[in-house]
Amino acid sequence: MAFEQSWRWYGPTDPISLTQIRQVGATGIVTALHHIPYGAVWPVDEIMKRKKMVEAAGFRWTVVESLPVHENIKKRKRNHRELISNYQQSLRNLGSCGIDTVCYNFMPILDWSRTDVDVPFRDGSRTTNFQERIVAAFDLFELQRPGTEKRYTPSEISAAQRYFDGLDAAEKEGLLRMVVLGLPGSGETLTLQELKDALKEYDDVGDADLRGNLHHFLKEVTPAAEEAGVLLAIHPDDPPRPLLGLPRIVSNAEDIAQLLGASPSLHNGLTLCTGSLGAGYTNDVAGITRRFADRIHFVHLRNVRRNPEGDFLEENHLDGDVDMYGVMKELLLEQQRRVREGIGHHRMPMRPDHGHLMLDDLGKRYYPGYSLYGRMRGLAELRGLELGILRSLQDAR
Ligand code: DNO
Repeated sequence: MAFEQSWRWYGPTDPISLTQIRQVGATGIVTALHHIPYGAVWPVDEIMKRKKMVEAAGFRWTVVESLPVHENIKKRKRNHRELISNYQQSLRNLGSCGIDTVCYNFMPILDWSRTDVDVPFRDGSRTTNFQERIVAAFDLFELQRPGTEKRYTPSEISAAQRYFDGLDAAEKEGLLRMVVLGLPGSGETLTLQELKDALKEYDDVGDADLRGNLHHFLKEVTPAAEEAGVLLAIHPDDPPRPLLGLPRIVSNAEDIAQLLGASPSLHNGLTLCTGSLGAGYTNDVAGITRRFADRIHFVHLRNVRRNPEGDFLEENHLDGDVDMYGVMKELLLEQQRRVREGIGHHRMPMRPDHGHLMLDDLGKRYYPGYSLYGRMRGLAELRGLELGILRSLQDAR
């Protein structure tokens, strides 16, 4: 048995159609109701409409990515109680429509972040990267909030200073755009003032508070997920460390152990994102996969080249610092265990996460990382690796 091969589709506005996706080899669609505002309940009729669309094209709606967690839940402020009950209701609605896996994240303000989403790659394709000194320069010299220097080491400050001094006036002006627009996960573009205001709201939410808020959220929503037959799968932080002074709490094995322990139910699980975790210099992704295998409900596979300073570049799926063979093998062994022990939940949907902008896609506009050919190449390579490992496991028996 192989993983369910899946593909992220942003819905009817995605430049890649479901008809095209049939040719890339995927059978599962990962999508979300992006038109529903954060915090609102996902109504059954809207869920059914999307489900029918996906099924009419010959796919299964295999995972919701994402059912977003509203900032007030992360901060545990204002109407957070009402928002949590909305979240529970959305889970029940999804479950009643037969959707059983939900991905989400708990990163404050900014989702996945890059400092450049159009980096020339050695083969002529374009990729994304993240450079710590650029974020530090923005934080120290543009945001200029009190106490910022304390969060950086002297060598980080001087690297940021050197970078900043090398910029001309226009580039300095572009820094906000580069950092905020380059933060593709933030969805909408924030002005400098809006970003400052949003950050201020987190002044009194430190690492321990954010963990407490996540654990509280899990205690509240896991029972609803169980009741609804839905598996929750938290997405790790990308990059896996604090950003602009905002705490990040799903960055390494210890964080994962804590959050899975906070609500020890199968329904409180993990999205294994090899690229996000792989960007952590000390993270052993194959080891993390082995340790938490029984709670992994969804898999994002991609690779990075990283350094100890915290910089990284998105590589080809099989090249880079993540041991893709090791990760894949652990996952396949886990799938075989689930089948053998009759545990169910053995689809283990996997998707090629991000891809380079390449070939005929060059020059076209896509949400960064979500072009056609780059992901298609990734999926093809990953499927080959999977088949090779599967057959060698069979032959070894
Ligand atoms: C980026 C994605 C993330 C992910 C969310 C899940 O490509 O992996 O934006 O969807 O963090 O909530």
